[in-house]
Amino acid sequence: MTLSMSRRAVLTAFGAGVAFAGGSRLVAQQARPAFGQWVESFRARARARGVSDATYSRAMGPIKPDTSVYALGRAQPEFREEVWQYLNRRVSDWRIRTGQERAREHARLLESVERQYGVDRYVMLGLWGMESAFGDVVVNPKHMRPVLPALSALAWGEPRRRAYWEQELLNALVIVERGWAAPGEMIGSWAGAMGHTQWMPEVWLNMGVDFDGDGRISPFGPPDDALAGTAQYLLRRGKYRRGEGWGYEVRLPAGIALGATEMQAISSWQERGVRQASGKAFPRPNEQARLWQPVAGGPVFLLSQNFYAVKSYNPANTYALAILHLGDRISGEGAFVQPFPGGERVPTLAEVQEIQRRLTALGFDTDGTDGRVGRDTMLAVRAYQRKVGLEPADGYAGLKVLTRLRQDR
Ligand SMILES: [Ca+2]
Repeated sequence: MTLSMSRRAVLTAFGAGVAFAGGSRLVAQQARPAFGQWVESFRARARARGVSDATYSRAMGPIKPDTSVYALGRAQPEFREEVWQYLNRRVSDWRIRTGQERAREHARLLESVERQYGVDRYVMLGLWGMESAFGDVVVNPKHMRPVLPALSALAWGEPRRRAYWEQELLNALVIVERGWAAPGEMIGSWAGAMGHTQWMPEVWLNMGVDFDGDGRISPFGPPDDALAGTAQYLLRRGKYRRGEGWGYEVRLPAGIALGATEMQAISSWQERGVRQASGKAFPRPNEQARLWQPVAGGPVFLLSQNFYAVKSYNPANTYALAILHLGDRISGEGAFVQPFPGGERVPTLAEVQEIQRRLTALGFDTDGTDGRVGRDTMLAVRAYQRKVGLEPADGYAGLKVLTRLRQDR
Protein backbone atom coordinates (compact mmCIF):
# COMPACT_ATOMS: atom_id res chain seq x y z
CA MET A 1 0.00 0.00 0.00
CA THR A 2 2.65 2.46 1.04
CA LEU A 3 4.80 1.39 -1.86
CA SER A 4 2.09 1.85 -4.43
CA MET A 5 1.23 5.26 -3.06
CA SER A 6 4.74 6.54 -3.12
CA ARG A 7 5.10 5.20 -6.66
CA ARG A 8 1.92 6.98 -7.65
CA ALA A 9 3.07 10.18 -6.04
CA VAL A 10 6.40 9.99 -7.82
CA LEU A 11 4.69 9.33 -11.12
CA THR A 12 2.23 12.13 -10.56
CA ALA A 13 4.89 14.59 -9.66
CA PHE A 14 7.77 13.76 -11.92
CA GLY A 15 6.59 11.59 -14.75
CA ALA A 16 7.76 8.00 -15.01
CA GLY A 17 11.45 7.41 -14.68
CA VAL A 18 12.42 10.86 -13.44
CA ALA A 19 13.74 11.15 -9.90
CA PHE A 20 15.18 13.81 -7.68
CA ALA A 21 18.80 14.59 -8.46
CA GLY A 22 21.17 13.50 -5.70
CA GLY A 23 22.49 16.38 -3.67
CA SER A 24 19.65 18.73 -4.61
CA ARG A 25 18.89 19.22 -0.93
CA LEU A 26 22.34 20.60 -0.27
CA VAL A 27 22.01 23.08 -3.10
CA ALA A 28 18.61 24.08 -1.80
CA GLN A 29 19.91 24.61 1.71
CA GLN A 30 22.53 27.01 0.48
CA ALA A 31 20.21 29.05 -1.68
CA ARG A 32 16.86 29.18 0.08
CA PRO A 33 15.62 31.82 2.52
CA ALA A 34 14.72 30.84 6.09
CA PHE A 35 11.37 29.04 6.19
CA GLY A 36 9.56 31.76 8.17
CA GLN A 37 10.72 34.39 5.70
CA TRP A 38 9.64 32.26 2.77
CA VAL A 39 6.16 31.71 4.31
CA GLU A 40 5.68 35.46 4.54
CA SER A 41 6.89 36.06 0.99
CA PHE A 42 4.57 33.34 -0.35
CA ARG A 43 1.51 35.01 1.21
CA ALA A 44 1.08 37.33 -1.81
CA ARG A 45 0.93 34.32 -4.15
CA ALA A 46 -1.81 32.78 -2.05
CA ARG A 47 -3.71 36.07 -1.94
CA ALA A 48 -3.59 36.19 -5.75
CA ARG A 49 -5.33 32.78 -5.77
CA GLY A 50 -8.11 34.06 -3.52
CA VAL A 51 -6.77 32.74 -0.21
CA SER A 52 -7.63 35.24 2.53
CA ASP A 53 -4.96 36.50 4.93
CA ALA A 54 -6.90 34.92 7.79
CA THR A 55 -6.92 31.48 6.11
CA TYR A 56 -3.26 31.80 5.18
CA SER A 57 -2.22 32.69 8.74
CA ARG A 58 -4.34 29.88 10.18
CA ALA A 59 -3.01 27.27 7.76
CA MET A 60 0.61 28.36 7.35
CA GLY A 61 1.34 30.18 10.63
CA PRO A 62 1.89 27.10 12.80
CA ILE A 63 3.68 25.00 10.16
CA LYS A 64 7.08 23.39 10.51
CA PRO A 65 8.30 22.20 7.11
CA ASP A 66 8.31 18.40 6.83
CA THR A 67 11.81 18.04 5.43
CA SER A 68 11.66 14.22 5.58
CA VAL A 69 9.84 14.38 2.22
CA TYR A 70 13.08 15.17 0.35
CA ALA A 71 14.47 11.73 1.11
CA LEU A 72 11.14 10.05 0.33
CA GLY A 73 11.10 11.74 -3.06
CA ARG A 74 14.48 10.27 -3.88
CA ALA A 75 13.82 6.81 -2.45
CA GLN A 76 14.03 3.81 -4.75
CA PRO A 77 11.46 1.03 -4.42
CA GLU A 78 12.41 -1.23 -1.50
CA PHE A 79 11.25 -4.47 -3.08
CA ARG A 80 11.47 -5.79 -6.61
CA GLU A 81 8.30 -7.52 -7.74
CA GLU A 82 7.49 -9.81 -10.63
CA VAL A 83 4.27 -8.90 -12.43
CA TRP A 84 2.39 -11.82 -10.83
CA GLN A 85 3.56 -10.73 -7.39
CA TYR A 86 2.52 -7.15 -8.09
CA LEU A 87 -0.94 -8.34 -9.10
CA ASN A 88 -1.33 -10.88 -6.28
CA ARG A 89 -0.39 -8.31 -3.65
CA ARG A 90 -2.88 -5.77 -4.94
CA VAL A 91 -5.70 -8.11 -5.87
CA SER A 92 -5.39 -9.76 -2.46
CA ASP A 93 -8.01 -11.85 -0.73
CA TRP A 94 -8.38 -9.07 1.87
CA ARG A 95 -9.06 -6.49 -0.86
CA ILE A 96 -11.55 -8.74 -2.65
CA ARG A 97 -13.53 -9.50 0.54
CA THR A 98 -13.41 -5.93 1.80
CA GLY A 99 -14.47 -4.70 -1.64
CA GLN A 100 -17.48 -7.02 -1.55
CA GLU A 101 -18.42 -5.67 1.89
CA ARG A 102 -18.10 -2.08 0.67
CA ALA A 103 -20.16 -2.93 -2.42
CA ARG A 104 -23.02 -4.05 -0.16
CA GLU A 105 -22.59 -1.24 2.34
CA HIS A 106 -22.55 1.48 -0.34
CA ALA A 107 -24.87 -0.19 -2.85
CA ARG A 108 -27.25 2.78 -3.07
CA LEU A 109 -24.46 5.30 -3.48
CA LEU A 110 -22.70 3.19 -6.13
CA GLU A 111 -25.95 2.71 -7.99
CA SER A 112 -26.71 6.41 -8.10
CA VAL A 113 -23.17 7.34 -9.23
CA GLU A 114 -23.41 4.59 -11.85
CA ARG A 115 -26.74 5.95 -13.06
CA GLN A 116 -25.53 9.54 -13.27
CA TYR A 117 -22.08 8.96 -14.82
CA GLY A 118 -22.38 5.57 -16.47
CA VAL A 119 -19.18 4.28 -14.89
CA ASP A 120 -19.31 0.66 -13.76
CA ARG A 121 -19.37 0.35 -9.96
CA TYR A 122 -16.70 -2.34 -9.96
CA VAL A 123 -14.27 -0.02 -11.72
CA MET A 124 -14.89 2.52 -8.96
CA LEU A 125 -14.47 -0.14 -6.28
CA GLY A 126 -11.22 -1.35 -7.89
CA LEU A 127 -9.83 2.18 -7.91
CA TRP A 128 -10.96 2.87 -4.36
CA GLY A 129 -9.38 -0.37 -3.17
CA MET A 130 -6.09 0.22 -4.93
CA GLU A 131 -5.69 3.88 -4.07
CA SER A 132 -6.66 3.95 -0.40
CA ALA A 133 -7.66 0.37 0.61
CA PHE A 134 -11.28 1.59 0.56
CA GLY A 135 -10.54 4.69 2.59
CA ASP A 136 -8.48 2.89 5.20
CA VAL A 137 -5.40 5.04 4.63
CA VAL A 138 -7.57 8.12 5.00
CA VAL A 139 -7.92 7.41 8.70
CA ASN A 140 -4.65 5.56 9.24
CA PRO A 141 -1.93 7.99 10.37
CA LYS A 142 0.68 5.25 10.00
CA HIS A 143 0.68 5.69 6.24
CA MET A 144 -0.17 9.36 6.00
CA ARG A 145 1.40 12.66 6.99
CA PRO A 146 0.06 16.23 7.21
CA VAL A 147 -0.15 17.60 3.66
CA LEU A 148 0.53 21.29 4.26
CA PRO A 149 3.91 20.81 6.03
CA ALA A 150 4.92 18.34 3.27
CA LEU A 151 3.94 20.59 0.36
CA SER A 152 5.43 23.64 2.12
CA ALA A 153 8.76 21.86 2.46
CA LEU A 154 8.68 20.92 -1.22
CA ALA A 155 7.63 24.39 -2.41
CA TRP A 156 10.23 26.06 -0.17
CA GLY A 157 13.23 23.81 -0.49
CA GLU A 158 13.02 21.36 -3.38
CA PRO A 159 14.54 23.01 -6.46
CA ARG A 160 13.32 20.23 -8.76
CA ARG A 161 9.86 21.02 -10.09
CA ARG A 162 9.47 23.89 -7.65
CA ALA A 163 6.75 25.55 -9.74
CA TYR A 164 4.75 22.31 -9.53
CA TRP A 165 5.01 22.11 -5.74
CA GLU A 166 4.14 25.80 -5.38
CA GLN A 167 0.99 25.27 -7.45
CA GLU A 168 -0.03 22.24 -5.41
CA LEU A 169 0.53 24.11 -2.13
CA LEU A 170 -1.64 26.94 -3.49
CA ASN A 171 -4.30 24.40 -4.53
CA ALA A 172 -4.25 22.87 -1.04
CA LEU A 173 -4.70 26.34 0.48
CA VAL A 174 -7.66 27.01 -1.84
CA ILE A 175 -9.23 23.78 -0.50
CA VAL A 176 -8.86 25.16 3.04
CA GLU A 177 -10.21 28.54 1.93
CA ARG A 178 -13.30 26.88 0.48
CA GLY A 179 -13.88 25.04 3.74
CA TRP A 180 -13.65 21.56 2.19
CA ALA A 181 -11.20 20.46 4.88
CA ALA A 182 -9.53 21.98 7.95
CA PRO A 183 -5.71 22.26 7.79
CA GLY A 184 -5.31 19.59 10.48
CA GLU A 185 -7.55 17.12 8.65
CA MET A 186 -5.46 17.27 5.50
CA ILE A 187 -3.26 14.21 5.64
CA GLY A 188 -1.88 12.39 2.65
CA SER A 189 1.21 10.98 0.95
CA TRP A 190 4.59 12.70 1.13
CA ALA A 191 3.73 14.47 -2.14
CA GLY A 192 0.32 15.65 -0.96
CA ALA A 193 -1.98 13.03 -2.57
CA MET A 194 -4.95 12.71 -0.24
CA GLY A 195 -8.31 11.20 0.52
CA HIS A 196 -10.18 8.17 -0.73
CA THR A 197 -8.82 8.61 -4.25
CA GLN A 198 -5.32 9.78 -3.29
CA TRP A 199 -5.63 12.77 -5.57
CA MET A 200 -3.30 15.73 -5.60
CA PRO A 201 -5.03 18.99 -4.56
CA GLU A 202 -5.30 20.11 -8.21
CA VAL A 203 -7.41 17.07 -9.05
CA TRP A 204 -9.71 17.63 -6.07
CA LEU A 205 -10.22 21.23 -7.23
CA ASN A 206 -10.94 20.35 -10.85
CA MET A 207 -12.47 16.85 -10.79
CA GLY A 208 -14.11 16.69 -7.34
CA VAL A 209 -17.90 16.45 -7.06
CA ASP A 210 -20.13 17.53 -4.16
CA PHE A 211 -22.27 14.44 -4.60
CA ASP A 212 -23.88 14.45 -1.15
CA GLY A 213 -24.84 18.11 -1.59
CA ASP A 214 -23.44 19.46 1.70
CA GLY A 215 -21.73 22.35 -0.08
CA ARG A 216 -18.21 20.91 0.23
CA ILE A 217 -16.16 18.52 -1.86
CA SER A 218 -14.74 16.19 0.76
CA PRO A 219 -11.59 14.15 0.14
CA PHE A 220 -12.17 12.65 3.62
CA GLY A 221 -15.15 11.28 5.55
CA PRO A 222 -17.96 9.45 3.72
CA PRO A 223 -16.87 8.36 0.21
CA ASP A 224 -19.76 9.94 -1.74
CA ASP A 225 -17.81 12.87 -3.16
CA ALA A 226 -14.73 10.75 -3.86
CA LEU A 227 -16.60 8.02 -5.76
CA ALA A 228 -18.56 10.49 -7.87
CA GLY A 229 -15.30 12.37 -8.47
CA THR A 230 -13.69 9.12 -9.60
CA ALA A 231 -16.46 8.62 -12.14
CA GLN A 232 -16.17 12.20 -13.35
CA TYR A 233 -12.38 11.85 -13.67
CA LEU A 234 -12.71 8.68 -15.73
CA LEU A 235 -15.25 10.32 -18.04
CA ARG A 236 -13.48 13.64 -18.53
CA ARG A 237 -9.78 12.88 -18.31
CA GLY A 238 -9.96 9.22 -19.30
CA LYS A 239 -12.70 9.39 -21.99
CA TYR A 240 -14.49 6.48 -20.36
CA ARG A 241 -17.26 5.00 -22.54
CA ARG A 242 -20.58 4.29 -20.87
CA GLY A 243 -21.80 0.75 -21.09
CA GLU A 244 -18.53 -0.70 -22.36
CA GLY A 245 -16.12 -3.09 -20.62
CA TRP A 246 -12.35 -2.67 -20.21
CA GLY A 247 -11.23 -5.76 -22.10
CA TYR A 248 -10.92 -9.54 -21.88
CA GLU A 249 -8.47 -12.28 -21.18
CA VAL A 250 -8.20 -14.12 -24.51
CA ARG A 251 -6.82 -17.24 -26.16
CA LEU A 252 -4.88 -16.79 -29.38
CA PRO A 253 -4.75 -19.02 -32.41
CA ALA A 254 -1.29 -20.00 -33.62
CA GLY A 255 0.42 -17.39 -35.75
CA ILE A 256 -0.83 -14.12 -34.29
CA ALA A 257 2.05 -11.80 -33.52
CA LEU A 258 2.01 -10.11 -30.15
CA GLY A 259 4.10 -7.07 -31.08
CA ALA A 260 2.55 -3.63 -31.30
CA THR A 261 -0.94 -4.23 -32.57
CA GLU A 262 -3.39 -1.60 -33.71
CA MET A 263 -6.82 -1.04 -32.27
CA GLN A 264 -9.29 -3.15 -34.25
CA ALA A 265 -12.92 -4.09 -33.86
CA ILE A 266 -13.32 -7.13 -31.63
CA SER A 267 -15.26 -8.75 -34.47
CA SER A 268 -12.12 -8.67 -36.64
CA TRP A 269 -10.01 -10.19 -33.84
CA GLN A 270 -12.70 -12.85 -33.67
CA GLU A 271 -12.38 -13.50 -37.41
CA ARG A 272 -8.65 -14.06 -36.85
CA GLY A 273 -9.44 -16.73 -34.27
CA VAL A 274 -9.10 -14.77 -31.01
CA ARG A 275 -11.48 -16.08 -28.31
CA GLN A 276 -12.31 -15.17 -24.73
CA ALA A 277 -10.26 -17.37 -22.40
CA SER A 278 -13.45 -18.09 -20.44
CA GLY A 279 -15.01 -19.54 -23.60
CA LYS A 280 -17.88 -17.02 -23.50
CA ALA A 281 -18.84 -15.01 -26.57
CA PHE A 282 -17.67 -11.38 -26.80
CA PRO A 283 -20.70 -9.30 -25.79
CA ARG A 284 -19.85 -6.16 -27.82
CA PRO A 285 -18.15 -7.15 -31.10
CA ASN A 286 -18.00 -3.54 -32.35
CA GLU A 287 -15.73 -2.32 -29.54
CA GLN A 288 -12.18 -1.43 -30.59
CA ALA A 289 -9.41 -3.28 -28.77
CA ARG A 290 -5.73 -4.17 -28.96
CA LEU A 291 -3.73 -7.17 -27.81
CA TRP A 292 -1.39 -7.06 -24.82
CA GLN A 293 0.61 -9.75 -23.07
CA PRO A 294 2.27 -8.46 -19.86
CA VAL A 295 4.78 -11.33 -19.64
CA ALA A 296 5.77 -13.89 -22.29
CA GLY A 297 4.03 -17.18 -21.56
CA GLY A 298 1.41 -15.52 -19.33
CA PRO A 299 -2.17 -14.44 -19.97
CA VAL A 300 -3.03 -12.33 -23.04
CA PHE A 301 -5.59 -9.54 -23.03
CA LEU A 302 -7.66 -7.55 -25.49
CA LEU A 303 -7.73 -3.99 -24.10
CA SER A 304 -10.43 -1.49 -25.03
CA GLN A 305 -10.90 2.22 -24.37
CA ASN A 306 -11.99 1.86 -20.74
CA PHE A 307 -8.69 0.18 -19.89
CA TYR A 308 -6.99 3.35 -21.12
CA ALA A 309 -9.51 5.48 -19.19
CA VAL A 310 -8.27 3.84 -15.98
CA LYS A 311 -4.69 4.16 -17.18
CA SER A 312 -5.16 7.95 -17.27
CA TYR A 313 -4.81 7.69 -13.46
CA ASN A 314 -1.27 6.37 -13.75
CA PRO A 315 0.76 5.51 -16.84
CA ALA A 316 1.57 1.88 -15.93
CA ASN A 317 -0.36 -0.89 -17.73
CA THR A 318 0.05 -3.29 -14.80
CA TYR A 319 -1.45 -0.71 -12.47
CA ALA A 320 -4.58 -0.37 -14.62
CA LEU A 321 -4.79 -4.16 -14.93
CA ALA A 322 -4.61 -4.53 -11.12
CA ILE A 323 -7.47 -2.06 -10.64
CA LEU A 324 -9.70 -3.65 -13.27
CA HIS A 325 -8.94 -7.21 -12.20
CA LEU A 326 -9.65 -6.27 -8.57
CA GLY A 327 -13.00 -4.85 -9.71
CA ASP A 328 -13.77 -8.06 -11.61
CA ARG A 329 -12.85 -10.22 -8.62
CA ILE A 330 -15.06 -8.08 -6.33
CA SER A 331 -17.90 -8.62 -8.82
CA GLY A 332 -17.46 -12.40 -8.43
CA GLU A 333 -15.37 -13.23 -11.50
CA GLY A 334 -12.51 -15.69 -11.15
CA ALA A 335 -8.74 -15.50 -11.42
CA PHE A 336 -7.04 -15.40 -14.84
CA VAL A 337 -7.41 -18.64 -16.81
CA GLN A 338 -3.77 -18.68 -17.97
CA PRO A 339 -1.38 -18.39 -15.02
CA PHE A 340 1.77 -16.26 -15.13
CA PRO A 341 4.94 -18.30 -15.67
CA GLY A 342 6.54 -19.10 -12.32
CA GLY A 343 3.60 -17.53 -10.52
CA GLU A 344 1.55 -18.65 -7.55
CA ARG A 345 -2.14 -18.26 -6.87
CA VAL A 346 -3.20 -15.46 -4.51
CA PRO A 347 -2.89 -16.66 -0.90
CA THR A 348 -6.15 -16.64 1.05
CA LEU A 349 -6.70 -14.25 3.93
CA ALA A 350 -6.28 -17.19 6.35
CA GLU A 351 -2.99 -18.17 4.70
CA VAL A 352 -1.60 -14.64 4.96
CA GLN A 353 -2.64 -14.57 8.62
CA GLU A 354 -0.89 -17.89 9.15
CA ILE A 355 2.29 -16.50 7.56
CA GLN A 356 2.06 -13.48 9.87
CA ARG A 357 1.40 -15.63 12.98
CA ARG A 358 4.25 -18.00 12.24
CA LEU A 359 6.70 -15.18 11.45
CA THR A 360 5.73 -13.35 14.64
CA ALA A 361 6.19 -16.53 16.70
CA LEU A 362 9.70 -16.87 15.23
CA GLY A 363 10.53 -13.29 16.22
CA PHE A 364 9.97 -11.55 12.85
CA ASP A 365 7.64 -8.65 13.61
CA THR A 366 4.79 -8.31 11.08
CA ASP A 367 3.02 -5.65 13.15
CA GLY A 368 -0.16 -7.64 13.56
CA THR A 369 -1.80 -10.65 11.96
CA ASP A 370 -4.73 -9.06 10.11
CA GLY A 371 -4.06 -10.82 6.80
CA ARG A 372 -3.03 -7.62 5.06
CA VAL A 373 0.46 -7.30 3.67
CA GLY A 374 2.14 -3.97 4.28
CA ARG A 375 5.75 -2.92 4.58
CA ASP A 376 6.22 -4.55 7.99
CA THR A 377 5.11 -7.97 6.75
CA MET A 378 7.32 -7.68 3.66
CA LEU A 379 10.36 -6.74 5.75
CA ALA A 380 9.63 -9.66 8.10
CA VAL A 381 9.27 -12.08 5.17
CA ARG A 382 12.51 -10.86 3.64
CA ALA A 383 14.41 -11.19 6.93
CA TYR A 384 13.06 -14.74 7.28
CA GLN A 385 13.94 -15.61 3.66
CA ARG A 386 17.50 -14.39 4.24
CA LYS A 387 17.81 -16.32 7.48
CA VAL A 388 16.70 -19.64 6.02
CA GLY A 389 18.29 -19.07 2.61
CA LEU A 390 15.12 -18.89 0.49
CA GLU A 391 15.89 -17.31 -2.90
CA PRO A 392 15.05 -14.75 -4.05
CA ALA A 393 14.64 -12.85 -0.75
CA ASP A 394 11.93 -10.66 -2.26
CA GLY A 395 9.68 -10.09 0.78
CA TYR A 396 6.74 -11.70 -0.99
CA ALA A 397 4.29 -13.31 1.47
CA GLY A 398 3.18 -16.24 -0.67
CA LEU A 399 2.77 -19.98 -0.72
CA LYS A 400 6.47 -20.78 -1.02
CA VAL A 401 7.23 -18.91 2.20
CA LEU A 402 4.22 -20.49 3.92
CA THR A 403 5.36 -24.00 2.97
CA ARG A 404 8.82 -23.31 4.40
CA LEU A 405 7.34 -21.80 7.58
CA ARG A 406 5.22 -24.91 8.17
CA GLN A 407 8.36 -27.05 8.10
CA ASP A 408 10.08 -24.70 10.53
CA ARG A 409 9.43 -25.89 14.06
CA1 LIG B 1 -19.96 16.96 -0.16
